[in-house]
Amino acid sequence: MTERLGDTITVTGIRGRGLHGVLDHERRDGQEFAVDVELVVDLARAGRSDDLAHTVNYAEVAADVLARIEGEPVDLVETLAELVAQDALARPLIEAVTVTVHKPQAPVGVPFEDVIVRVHRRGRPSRVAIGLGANLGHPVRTLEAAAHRVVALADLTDVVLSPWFETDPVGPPDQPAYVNGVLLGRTRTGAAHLLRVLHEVEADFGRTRGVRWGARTLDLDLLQHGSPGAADEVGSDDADLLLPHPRAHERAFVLVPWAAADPGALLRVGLEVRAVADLLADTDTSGVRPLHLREG
Ligand code: PH2
Ligand code: MG
Ligand code: MG
Repeated sequence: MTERLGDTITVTGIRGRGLHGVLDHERRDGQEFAVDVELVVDLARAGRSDDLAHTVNYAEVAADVLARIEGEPVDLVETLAELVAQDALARPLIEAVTVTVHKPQAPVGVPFEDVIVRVHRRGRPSRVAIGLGANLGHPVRTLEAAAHRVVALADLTDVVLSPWFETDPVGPPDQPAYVNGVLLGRTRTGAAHLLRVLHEVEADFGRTRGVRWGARTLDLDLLQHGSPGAADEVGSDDADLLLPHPRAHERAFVLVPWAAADPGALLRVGLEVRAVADLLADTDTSGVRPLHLREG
């Protein structure tokens, strides 16, 4: 099973003159500051695609750092470190950051080598929506166990699991009815990593990838990562990471449980951000029934 591997990008010794400090002569004459930044970013996708758009451009981060060193003076090294950290976390894909500020010419008053201040900051977790479905074996038992595995492996918080619905199969008709639901939560796990977690949990429950849209013991679909229209929204047209899910907006077996779990839910459909409840109003829901009987 996957461990939480923390991929990182580090830039060290970003140097410039700044006017930061409490003393008059620091504000007047300035001195050298050097900053190291370590960014926690899921690099698996960029490593496979060789595409800069799938990672963080370290040159842009370094330029932000230099702008802070040379910019508006602040009294404390701590403040400079905090500002650098918040700049980094405002960029997409950065899950956490460690910022080290060096002030080797600080007015310390005794022989010394360096003054070093280091802060660790984590980004705000993003909202995610995951669709669950099964129509072989013991669907409800499988889905409930799978939901618990996903919560644990992806460090999901603020979890809401929809009620289960029994749904007519979409696709080949010669298969049993499905049970579907939607799992909502917040996580710092990036989209590519979360998708790997979902595939692992599918495999753990005996999922084999057979006929497209055919019967399966467990299907876990990443519907959305981040909030539509917000800075943390992940959009991807990678064949193996399509976000938002390209068919979620037209599938009653997704929309009904999603609206039940979060009546205010939003979903991007092309250039528009739509209320899931509104999409539902335009969708035929006749094949979706609340599931009252729990299996033993
Ligand atoms: N999943 C499919 C294909 N068809 N039909 C229903 N009712 N529910 C599903 O989850 C489902 C489906 C492919 O993932
Ligand atoms: Mg599916
Ligand atoms: Mg799937």
